[in-house]
Amino acid sequence: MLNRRQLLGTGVAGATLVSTRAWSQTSNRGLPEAALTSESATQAPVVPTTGVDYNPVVTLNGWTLPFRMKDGVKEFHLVAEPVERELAEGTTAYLWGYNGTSTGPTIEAVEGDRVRIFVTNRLPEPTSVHWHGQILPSGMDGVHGLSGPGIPTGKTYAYEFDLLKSGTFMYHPHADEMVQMAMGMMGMFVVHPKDPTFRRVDRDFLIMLNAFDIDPGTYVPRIMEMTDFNLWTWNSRIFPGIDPLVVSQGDDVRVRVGNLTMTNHPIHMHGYDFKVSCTDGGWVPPEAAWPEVSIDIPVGAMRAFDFKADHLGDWAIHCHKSHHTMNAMGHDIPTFIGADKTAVTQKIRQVQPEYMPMGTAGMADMGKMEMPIPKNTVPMMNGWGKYGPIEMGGMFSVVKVRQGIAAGDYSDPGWYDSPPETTVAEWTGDVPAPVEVTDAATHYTDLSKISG
Ligand SMILES: [Cu+2]
Repeated sequence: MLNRRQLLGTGVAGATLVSTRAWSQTSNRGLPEAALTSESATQAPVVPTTGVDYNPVVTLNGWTLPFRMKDGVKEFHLVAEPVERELAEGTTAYLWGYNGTSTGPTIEAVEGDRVRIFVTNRLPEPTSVHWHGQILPSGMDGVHGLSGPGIPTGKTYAYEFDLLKSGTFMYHPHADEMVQMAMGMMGMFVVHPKDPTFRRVDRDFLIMLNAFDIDPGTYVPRIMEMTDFNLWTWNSRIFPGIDPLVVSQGDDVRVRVGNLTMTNHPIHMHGYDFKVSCTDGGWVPPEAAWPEVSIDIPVGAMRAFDFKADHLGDWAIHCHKSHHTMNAMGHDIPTFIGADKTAVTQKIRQVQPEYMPMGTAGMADMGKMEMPIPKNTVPMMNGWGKYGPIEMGGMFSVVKVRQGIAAGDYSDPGWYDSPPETTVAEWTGDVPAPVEVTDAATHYTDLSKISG
């Protein structure tokens, strides 16, 4: 993992990012260097060293854009450009993004800051950036042709505005939007409260929901797809390529989820109930927050929820649309449950000796199969846990709550050791034969009917 200092100090930053021409045109105006990375692991949060204290956010499988102070203004430099993103081990996509990654780096600042965000366009067509949810002058709103001109290829434009309120916002193009967003251009924008104690938490995670339609064996998303996506991603990653949310027992935790896909996603977390604390419109007053275990994230919206990490364990967190927790390859398969494929298997094996019949007892076989698959894809269900295949893909990760994890440590603690007496186990007593129940209300009042 790279921290901010490493990013700025190793020459990773900026070296090849801006074309010589764009650089020389803008450097005399003092353009800040553009940091970039091609990393897909979660990077360490950027702890503030000056100004208002805040607990920085952690972007799962993402990173935070460095800034510099110039004459009291926080300056950032985004570069819109083609990127290669590893979605999970074995699958890479050719996307468009910012500063080397899709999704783009998280922008993080403080309520009351004035920000100047330089945007360099290295795409083959004009772009713009809309600052979703921010209250700002109309001319900075980034709608191509409406609020201002687009940014032509090779040019750098500057957006500048005051951050009037704290909260969770997003950024994305408002220019050839269907193409540019389908290609992966989006990021999150967190504004911390001016008062460091306001709604403060110990761990603050960011997830951007996005989706792609990339056929197995290919690399570029089908940008005309409206609904039938085959890769459901968090920060342009699919499980098992999504890092866990590592939490110390007793922490106050916030998870902020933005949705820039074409459909809603009910995000469900196991082991806890939580309270909705923030939307992209602002903070939900504590007395108005109601408990949930799943929260629907509408299209073009952000929802944050908070919980106290009391319960130790490995807790699944995932989209509850079951097709969104599987990867490509599974979408056009007929249902074979209950079918006898013996005869047809014999016939197919005459021409294709390696043929394996799948799906007659459900699709769980897919979770452990290791048969050859096309290049540049992953099985539809994947990932191994302590006890076997997890049989998930897509929008899925694990909240790992452990004792005594140091503040700021997000490294994977491995699988949870459930105490044996609290782990599901095989029943080894008698299993009574089924009995037809005619009077359920009194059935078990006769204890002699319960055996074992
Ligand atoms: Cu979903």
